[in-house]
Amino acid sequence: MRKESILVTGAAGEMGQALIYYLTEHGSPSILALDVNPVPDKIKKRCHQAITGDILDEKLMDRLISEYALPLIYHLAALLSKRGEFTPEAAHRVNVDGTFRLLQMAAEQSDWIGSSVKFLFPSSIAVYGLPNLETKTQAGAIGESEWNMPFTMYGCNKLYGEHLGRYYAHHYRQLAADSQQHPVDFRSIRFPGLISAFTLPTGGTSDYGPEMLHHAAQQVPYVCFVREDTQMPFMVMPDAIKALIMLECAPHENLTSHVYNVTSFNPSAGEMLEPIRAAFPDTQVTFQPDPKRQKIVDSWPVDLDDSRARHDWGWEPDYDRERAFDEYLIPTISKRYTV
Ligand code: AKB
Repeated sequence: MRKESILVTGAAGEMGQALIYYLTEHGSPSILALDVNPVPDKIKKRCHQAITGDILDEKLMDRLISEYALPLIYHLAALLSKRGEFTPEAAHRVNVDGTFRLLQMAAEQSDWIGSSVKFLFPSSIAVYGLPNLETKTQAGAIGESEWNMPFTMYGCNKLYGEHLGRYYAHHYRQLAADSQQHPVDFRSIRFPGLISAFTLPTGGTSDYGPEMLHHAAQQVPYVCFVREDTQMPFMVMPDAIKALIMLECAPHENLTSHVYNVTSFNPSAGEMLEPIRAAFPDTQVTFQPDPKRQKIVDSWPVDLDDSRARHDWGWEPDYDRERAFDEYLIPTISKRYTV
């Protein structure tokens, strides 16, 4: 008998840890956690099994398939936009080959289980690519089908991952005599930059937001790599987890798309600094834009139109900018660095 579990890849990452914490606080699911880096002990002890391993390790994946029934997969493992521009080939392997392998695994699982496997895939604002600042400013909040011309390998990979998911949901082996009907129930969210009070992201371009905050809270000077007027959408981690769970639970018949924008607030880097400085008056942030990283953020929209998620599955963030800083980020982070 295979053990029925929820698979979380990228379990040691920011979102992986927050998701496993949430799932195990709100029930007692059996979680199979997988990451190339060791899952921290406090999260590991909440899992049925936490494996340090690579989603591209065929032997490991075959072993997991033979031991587990996985009706629900959160595929969070990814190499983000900054790291991807140093090693695009590695990004392609993890983000494309890895996603492809996981979708294949989901289709095999579905054959055995006899129903669709739910596959939750965090995509990103990085799938958008606006050609210049003037277009970005004029475009305002953009919808899912606009400006799908990413500048980064990560953005290209995520966009293709969305298409692969749609293919596995509707067209997988469509000409084969024994083709399965909808083996994968693929659901994806395009997240803006994420900020957590507990963890720092690594390898992304939106990292300047969380880095500014975490440096200030530790009274460490920070050199911000984008201009003060740089604007893009952000969201706090509790809202990101809420969005994933809401989409996972949404009735299939309500969904009109496989891919949804979500957002909550979109400050400029300077506006992001205001509540940080108010809370930590010794904050030392200087703006020294790195033209290459600036160009990437300038290609991402100023705001996202998330009306489709609001309509189809009742999406609404809990935290606007004020609440995010006053009720979540500042109090939690202050406690974190003073104990
Ligand atoms: C990154 O900066 O690469 C990520 C993202 C916007 O998806 N945080």
